[in-house]
Amino acid sequence: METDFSESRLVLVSNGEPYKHEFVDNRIEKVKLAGGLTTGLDPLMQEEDGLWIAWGRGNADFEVVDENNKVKVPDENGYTLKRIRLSSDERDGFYYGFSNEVMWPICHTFISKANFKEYYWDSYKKVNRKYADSIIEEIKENDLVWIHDYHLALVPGMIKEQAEKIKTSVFWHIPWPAWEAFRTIPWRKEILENLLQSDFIAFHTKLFVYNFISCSEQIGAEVDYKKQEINYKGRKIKVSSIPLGIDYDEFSKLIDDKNYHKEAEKIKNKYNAEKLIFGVDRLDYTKGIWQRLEGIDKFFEKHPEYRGKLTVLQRVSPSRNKVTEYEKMREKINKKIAEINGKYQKDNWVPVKYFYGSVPQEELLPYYKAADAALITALVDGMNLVAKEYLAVQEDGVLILSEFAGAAEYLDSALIVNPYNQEEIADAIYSALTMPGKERKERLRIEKEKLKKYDINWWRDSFLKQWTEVYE
Ligand code: GDG
Repeated sequence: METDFSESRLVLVSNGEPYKHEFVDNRIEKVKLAGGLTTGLDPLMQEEDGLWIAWGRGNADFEVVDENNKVKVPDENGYTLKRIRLSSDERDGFYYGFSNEVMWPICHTFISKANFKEYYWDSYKKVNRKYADSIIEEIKENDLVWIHDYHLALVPGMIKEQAEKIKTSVFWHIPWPAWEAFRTIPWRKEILENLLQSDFIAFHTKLFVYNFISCSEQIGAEVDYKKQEINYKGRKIKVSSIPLGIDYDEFSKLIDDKNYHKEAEKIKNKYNAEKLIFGVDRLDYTKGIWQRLEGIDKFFEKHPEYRGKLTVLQRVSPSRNKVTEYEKMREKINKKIAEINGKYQKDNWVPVKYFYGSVPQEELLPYYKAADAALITALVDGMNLVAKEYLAVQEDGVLILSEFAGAAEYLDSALIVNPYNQEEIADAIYSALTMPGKERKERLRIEKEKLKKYDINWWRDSFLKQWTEVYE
C-alpha cells in the first residue's frame, strides 16, 4: 500500500457496515457483510487500525458495543467499528425516504420516481448531522475522513463547519446526473455546497465527473474541466474518475476449484437446456429487468429454433421493500415472466426461470460459471459489479452489457446494447449464442487483463494516492 498512514488514521464513513451482529438461536453471531467496499477496505482497516463509522442494522448490533457504541471487528485485535443508531422514524425519513426516494432516482435520472417530501429532507439533514457529530467526537488532527455515497452528501460540510482543518474525501458509488435532472431537487444548492466542502471527490466514470463539475458551475463555482478542479467560495476541490474494481484474484481462483465446477455442472443438468443465460440484480427499476424480459421475448419470437434449447435464469435479490415503487415493479416483472412462459413453454421446458431472494455468495457464483452468457441491461448504473464478477469466473462466456452501465466505459469487448432496444437485446443474445469459441476467448482475455490490473486494490490505492496528493 503506497499511502503512508504513520502520521494519520483512516476514518471510513458509510451507510452500510462491514460486520453486523445477529441473534441466532439465543446466541450472537458476527456476520461479515460481503460487498465491494468491505472486501477492499477491511484488510486496510485491519492493517492500519482504522475507525469505521456506519449505521448499525443488525438485530444484536447494540448488544455488543461499549458505551460509545464501539466494537472491535473482526475480533479484539481488529479495528474499531462505531455504530450509529437510527430510530424507526429516522430510518423511514433518511434511508427509505430521502436517500432512496430522492437521491437515488434523481442521480439515476428517474425524475418522475422522486418524492420531494420536506419531511424526508429534514430527516436527511438530521441523520447527516448525527453522523457528522459522531465523527467530530472521534476526530484527531491529521485523520483522513473518507465518506461513502449518496446517503451522506451533507457530512463533508457539517464536519467542516466544526473542524475546518479536517481532511475529507468522498467516493460516490452511483451516477452523478446532468444538471437538468439534479436541478429538480428543491435542496440542490445545499447538497452541492456541502459536498464541495470536501477536498477530493471521486466517481466511477468520466461522464459522472463531467456532470458533477457542470452542476457545480451552475451554482456559481469556477471550474476547470481539464484539470478536474472546482473552486468554490475560496476552496479548491479536486475531482476524479476511479472505477471500482473487484477482488479479481479471489474470483478467478474459482476457475481451478473442482467443487465449484461440480456445482455449475449440477445447474446445467437441472435445467436440461443446451444453453443458459444468467442475470442477477437487486430489485431496482434502474437495473432494467423488465426491459431485459422484453428483449428475451423478442429473441424467442425471432428465433423459434431456440425454443426448448435456451433457458434464461434470472435471480433478483430483494431490496428496499418498504418503498412502494419496488413492490409495483416486482409485480410487473412477475407478470412479464408469466406472459413469456405462457407464450413459449413446451413439454418440460420453461424459457425463463425466476428466483426471488438472496443467497450466500457461494451459491450464487456457480450460476455465473454455468451460464453461456450474462445479460446485464441496466438503464443507468454507477458501475455494475456483476458484469465484472461474471467475466472473472468465466472461461469462455459472453457478457452482454448495457451501454448505460458505468462498467461499459471500460469493458468495451463485451457485446454492448441499448437496454431500451428490444431488437438489439435479441440480436446480442443470438450473437452470444453463436459466437465462435476463439472470439469468445479473445474477448474474455482482453477484459480479464483489465479486471486484474484495475482490481479493488488498485481502486483503493489510487483513491488514497490522488486524495493525499491534494495536500502536497
Ligand atoms: C451500487 C451501484 C455500483 C446480488 N445478488 C446477490 C448478491 N449480489 C451481489 C453481486 C454484486 C452486488 O451484489 C451488486 O453490485 P452492483 O454493482 O451490481 O449493484 P448495486 O447493489 O446497485 O451497487 C453500482 C456499486 O454500488 C459499487 O460502487 O457498481 O452501480 O448501484 O457484488 O454479486 N450477493 C449475494 N447474494 C445475492 O443474492 N451474496
